[in-house]
Amino acid sequence: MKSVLDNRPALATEVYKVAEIAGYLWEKGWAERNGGNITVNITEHIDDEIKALPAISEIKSIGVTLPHLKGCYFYCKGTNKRMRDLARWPMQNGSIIRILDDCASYVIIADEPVMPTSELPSHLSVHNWFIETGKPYKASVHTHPIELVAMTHCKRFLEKDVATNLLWSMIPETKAFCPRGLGIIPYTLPGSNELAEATIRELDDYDVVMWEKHGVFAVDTDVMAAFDQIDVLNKSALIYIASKNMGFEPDGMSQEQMREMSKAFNLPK
Ligand code: 2HA
Ligand code: ZN
Repeated sequence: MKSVLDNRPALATEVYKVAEIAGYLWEKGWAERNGGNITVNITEHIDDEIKALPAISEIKSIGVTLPHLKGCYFYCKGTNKRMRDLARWPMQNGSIIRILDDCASYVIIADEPVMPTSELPSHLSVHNWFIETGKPYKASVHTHPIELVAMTHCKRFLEKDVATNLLWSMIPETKAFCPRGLGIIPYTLPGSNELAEATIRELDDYDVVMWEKHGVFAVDTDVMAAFDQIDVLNKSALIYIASKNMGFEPDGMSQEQMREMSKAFNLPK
């Protein structure tokens, strides 16, 4: 079957990165049923021929007006689609959308009329904010990492930076590779504009934010890097749990050792 990815290696690379990560999310048990979503700003890979492609869907409202997204293109996981299916068939379980000139609506342009993710307002609001603030970020990943979500069922871990400091102290890599830590957003209805607004506020200070009792939302320059930040955080949660299962509270690295890390790696916090 013909695809918009044919003879477009740069665009295909971005979409196949999403497929690779979707496979990891499924294998990790973080993507039950249709859980999670991924959105990538692919505007830089869009040529004149793609710009001329007609819409293959009706005009759909985003639900918010996002002035910086005028004429942008995104690859989005499809709503109700499974990560495990997207891993094998990214263009049947996701689609490319074009934001229209009113900045409040979009159309699907390729390959098939697969409706994008239910979390579209959160994802697109965040991408609008990246452009507005000049951030180099292009990818947003929402997933349900088991151990990190479990931690949000404990009030102590919802206090500012309690979970971040604990997770950083489990193994040096976590602070090095998730240097801004884990932001926390109190429980908010999935897919709502309130959740989108709260997410943007929290992304000012963090690259990964936790939606209480739901999942994480991570951003980075590409989908691999966003996934890596979630992966190191969840690795720390697993070390914490393994220690508890061995019958002790882990000591964690000392504050002095963490400061030494920050200096050696030139970390922001
Ligand atoms: O798209 O995870 O939060 C499925 C979800 C919604
Ligand atoms: Zn979710």
